[in-house]
Amino acid sequence: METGKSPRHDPGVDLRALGNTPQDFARDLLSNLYYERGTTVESASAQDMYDSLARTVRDRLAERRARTAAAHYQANPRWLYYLSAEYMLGRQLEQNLLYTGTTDLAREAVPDFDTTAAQDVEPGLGNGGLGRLAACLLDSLATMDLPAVGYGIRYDLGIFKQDLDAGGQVERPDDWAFQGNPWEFPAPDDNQVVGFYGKVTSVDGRREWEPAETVLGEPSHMLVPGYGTDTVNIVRLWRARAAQGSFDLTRFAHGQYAEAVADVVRSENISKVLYPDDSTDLGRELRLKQQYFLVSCSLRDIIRRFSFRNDGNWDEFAAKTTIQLNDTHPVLAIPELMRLLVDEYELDWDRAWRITHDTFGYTCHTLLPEALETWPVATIENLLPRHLEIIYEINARFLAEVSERFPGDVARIQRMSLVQEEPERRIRMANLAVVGSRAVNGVAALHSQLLAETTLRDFAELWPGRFHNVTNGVTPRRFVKIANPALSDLISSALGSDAWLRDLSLLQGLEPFAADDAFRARWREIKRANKLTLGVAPDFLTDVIVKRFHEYKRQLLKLLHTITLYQRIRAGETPAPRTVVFAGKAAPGYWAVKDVIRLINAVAATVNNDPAVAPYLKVFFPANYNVTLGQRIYPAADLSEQISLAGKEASGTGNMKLALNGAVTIGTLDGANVEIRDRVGADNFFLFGLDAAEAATLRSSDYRPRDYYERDDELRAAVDAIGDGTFAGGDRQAFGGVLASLLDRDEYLTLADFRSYLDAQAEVEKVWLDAEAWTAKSILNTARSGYFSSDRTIADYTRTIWGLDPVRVNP
Ligand code: NTF
Repeated sequence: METGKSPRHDPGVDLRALGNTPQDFARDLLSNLYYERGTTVESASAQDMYDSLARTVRDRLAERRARTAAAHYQANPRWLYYLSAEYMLGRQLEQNLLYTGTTDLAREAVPDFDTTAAQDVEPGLGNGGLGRLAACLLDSLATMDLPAVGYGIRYDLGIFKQDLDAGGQVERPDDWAFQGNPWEFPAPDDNQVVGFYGKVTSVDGRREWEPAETVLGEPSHMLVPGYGTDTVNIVRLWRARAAQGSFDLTRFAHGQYAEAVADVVRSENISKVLYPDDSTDLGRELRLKQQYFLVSCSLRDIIRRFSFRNDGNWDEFAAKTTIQLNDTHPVLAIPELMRLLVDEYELDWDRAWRITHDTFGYTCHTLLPEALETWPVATIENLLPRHLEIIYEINARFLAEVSERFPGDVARIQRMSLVQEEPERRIRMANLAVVGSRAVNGVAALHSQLLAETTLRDFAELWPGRFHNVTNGVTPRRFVKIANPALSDLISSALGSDAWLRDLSLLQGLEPFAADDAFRARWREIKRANKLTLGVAPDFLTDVIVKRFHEYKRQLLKLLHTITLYQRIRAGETPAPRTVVFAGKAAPGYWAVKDVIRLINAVAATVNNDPAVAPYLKVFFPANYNVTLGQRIYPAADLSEQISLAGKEASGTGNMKLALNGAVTIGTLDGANVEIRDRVGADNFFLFGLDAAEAATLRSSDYRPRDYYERDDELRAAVDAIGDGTFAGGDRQAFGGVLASLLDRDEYLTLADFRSYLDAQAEVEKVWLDAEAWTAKSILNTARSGYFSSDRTIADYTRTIWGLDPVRVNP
């Protein structure tokens, strides 16, 4: 129950009056055009039509939502609350048409359906894998009838739009809701007040925080429907608003227009923009404000919801509430819950700590030390003075426990402390997360193992039972059914039903079809058609590397291979034709990889303009990789590049989307690649490169990339081409930075893995030339990837960490 109002339906109204005949649908569409947009079919713009269609579809979910809320209120279940600073929800229209079974009705009712559907804007409220994973998990939670709410921030500006200008990335604002967002329900009654700054005083022996600044958090929610079930959950997004009356009329009257709105602007800035960098520790106060804003609003909302049925019964809180922290961004929830319980609800510390600790779970999504957030003590002290006191108290008690277990082990205590002392005092958010949670998990088997052995080793030694693995997954509804309708139809007809969409392990039933000539031919036809839709050559091998740009992901290794192919063709070789597809965004300040983007496009220009090369090689870099573009690329891919340096990629989820669409992986033993290979079989996976242990050893030894460069003629030729102006109209300086980073440091061992990678690519080519053999591998990749459904991920979380029970919604 969301509103606290009575869940009973108005007795005179049948909420299911929204029928699903063509007449019902057309009438509702018209009525939305008339009454919501104030227009008519004849004069409707594409936006009018889109908005009316969206509302027509949304209303069919709203009725299910009402029944879901009633069922939840009745059951008073244990809830999962998913706290995430990022969600990459993807386009809503196609999904909600599918989930309401109204796709055909809409195509019939809307005069120009494709133009209308093209108005749908993807809410890009995340950077990459972490945000898309959050959206997949929400989809599976609803599909599995689990009571859950996602909490996040409603950024005005989502992840920037990427343009390519002279081959370089240019960032443009993504004003995603500029035309309104018909999928969203504002709930201004559920406003929360959030404090910042100020001072802490003692009143009757209790600490009291008096914030110096307050901001309103105004929620709205979007519906999260389950597939093939009536459950509709929500994701609640907070937007910052200035308190009423913040506009300074006096200043305005004196012509001080900017000053008049200064307070409003300062407050509303908090939810203005998503930070487009998920890979470094960004020391910006505004980002910390965002984090606290999310946490403070969400916790109060969670307590409000708890109070409907369990008011004041704090001993029930952790039994009814489990809160999952999506990485460290929402970890301030731990001291905030302590503050609420101790300062506002006046529980004693030990009881409050038990409740807090039993409530939280923490998922870590990285291994990179630079991505583990820390915040300067001085920043927290200024912004959240009471929280700093609480963090110190948690730390004091925690370190006492450590010294008792490991007496005299000063180094250990320094490593585990929530406070880093050098070079500047900072709070280590990952340590705080582990100490304040009852369960910690990594996102793939290898990642969880490495976390326990390296990044969080001291903690895993102290509390081995607290550490878990939950391998990521992706939703087959969006990434197979919606993205690849032709393949989905083929799968359903082969399996005799579409039950696989709710139980992806059923894909196993496709295995025998790998040996069926007619099926393989049909499988290939669909791949060809999907390539045409993407705009790449249908008979070329489509070789894709699509993901955020980061040095550890080694787009540069793919590029070196591409340059080598180009040079071989120039030298008269005739390799199997391929299109190399690169797509992805770079953090705006991450110059090392922005140079790589520029270089890729320079190579693309050279390759694509060379008629001698055209029959064999093309390089394609579509701009602005996002969920929508991904949905077009995955179905067209033959080869999935997962070539990060082993031990660096926590999991990867693009690897799963591609395998499910029949792409064969070439990859290192990194992240979830390890599990993909285990499942699809070593014969159906092109493995290369150092493993995590070898990579760690080489990195810690005296690694000399120049030795590899000097020893390998093809490698040298490819690297030299970067430096001699081949791709820069003779300018030898253009890519000097890339060259130097490769030859002098090569932090991610690109040169060390180059030859092994090329050998694996030779194997790829050999298999590709045997179309039947390749297709069999492609089919087996799909057939054996059912494990990578996010439904399985949710089942794992439910079993090992959350302990949730489904609540069925009455028809
Ligand atoms: C990402 N982490 C990892 O880099 C991916 O390997 C993983 O698949 C996804 O999370 C989802 O688990 C992040 O985005 C972050 F923010 F932690 F760096």
